[in-house]
Amino acid sequence: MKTDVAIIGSGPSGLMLGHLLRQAGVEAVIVERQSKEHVLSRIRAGVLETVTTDILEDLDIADRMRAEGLPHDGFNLADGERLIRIDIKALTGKQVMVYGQTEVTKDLIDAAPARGLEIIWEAEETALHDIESDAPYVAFTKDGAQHRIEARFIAGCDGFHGPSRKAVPEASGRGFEKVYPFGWLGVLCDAPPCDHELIYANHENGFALASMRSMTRSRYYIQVPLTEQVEDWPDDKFWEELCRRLPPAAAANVTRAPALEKSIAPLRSYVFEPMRHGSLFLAGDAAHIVPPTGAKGLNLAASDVRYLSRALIAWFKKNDAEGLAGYSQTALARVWKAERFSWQLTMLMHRFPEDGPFDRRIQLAELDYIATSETARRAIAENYVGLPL
Ligand code: FAS
Ligand code: PHB
Repeated sequence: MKTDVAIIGSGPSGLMLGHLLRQAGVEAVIVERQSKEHVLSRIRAGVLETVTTDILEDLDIADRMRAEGLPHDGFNLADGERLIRIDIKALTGKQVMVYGQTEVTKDLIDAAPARGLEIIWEAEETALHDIESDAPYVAFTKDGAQHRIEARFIAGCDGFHGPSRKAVPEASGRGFEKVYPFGWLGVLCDAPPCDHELIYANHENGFALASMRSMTRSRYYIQVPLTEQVEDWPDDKFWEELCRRLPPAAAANVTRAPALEKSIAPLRSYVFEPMRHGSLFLAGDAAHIVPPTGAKGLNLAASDVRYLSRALIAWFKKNDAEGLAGYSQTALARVWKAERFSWQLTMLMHRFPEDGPFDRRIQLAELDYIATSETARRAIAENYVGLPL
């Protein structure tokens, strides 16, 4: 099989990139390890910046998001008792869209066949070859047969655990990592959210987040030590702890319903530099990971894809290599600012095992500063809605 761009991974990065390339008449094929059902079953991000919604709008794959998504004008930080509203609409003129990554992925997958975007599901042993040449290829096994896709470029959209980043020779790249000493225990349930906007809470016991997928489906998280297992958290215990950590008025509005999904995700900050090696380009979680506190993961994938698709289209359509040459530097400049914001909000809103009373007072002072300074709230708002591309 021959194509212009072989894309590894059918998550948001691979799907958005594939669609943008096909829309411009550039050939692309996606190779995905999992089944379509598995990919569609994942519960991940919930908040979309305009960088992501604009891609869906430009692809004309936004009808369901417009019909079912929830545009939000603000979100809240809580310091135990008090709700501190960050009015992102008034402070930045922008909104965010609450529409689950699961739905984004479904919309992009459903639109693929009609737009000539081939997705090869359940590909095994995917390997990248000759990435330092002008004729790289992706080899994989499917239904017991060996296959290869020859391409001019390979886009590594295969997430943190995929093979693409690992294909870069050790001497040619470097990772920067910070691992946090806790995870997020997440619960999805069919119950109305406790508030019409998101609430990020910093409580003595730890962080909590009240989010949603619709006005009838809620998504909640609490910070837990990395030693915890999902089995340690029956529903009742989760609801008790969540309601302990949310401000009383919000806790009183929590509807306790059976967990449809319950999982623990570890938190880390990670960036790999550079995001290009020869004919291989990395995008999304393959290149960087953020703690979900700033709702940046999916949206950073979107900005990488926006930069990379423009550069690839310029190369194929105008023989212009400037965008590709500048991709890594351009993408990393935005990645690192999102990493900073996600780290800042994680440090502000979580309890760290090594923290003492002084650290707790500093957190409360910073929250009090945010509550009393429009400048501080504007800084948070402009990062939360997403810095300009
Ligand atoms: P993904 O990891 O989504 O997609 C990579 C794809 O590559 C997958 O489909 C995988 O199966 C495939 N792949 C891997 N290895 C392969 C191989 N060898 N061959 C072929 N295919 C291969 N972000 C937020 O903003 N908010 C959140 O609340 C949030 N929660 C998260 C919870 C969890 C458990 C995880 C893991 C991430 C969460 N994220 C969250 C971040 C998440 O949304 C990512 O940023 C987003 O999925 C990035 O999209 P991709 O770069 O496409 O990577
Ligand atoms: C979610 O709804 O899953 C969600 C929302 C905002 C975040 C993280 C997760 O910052």
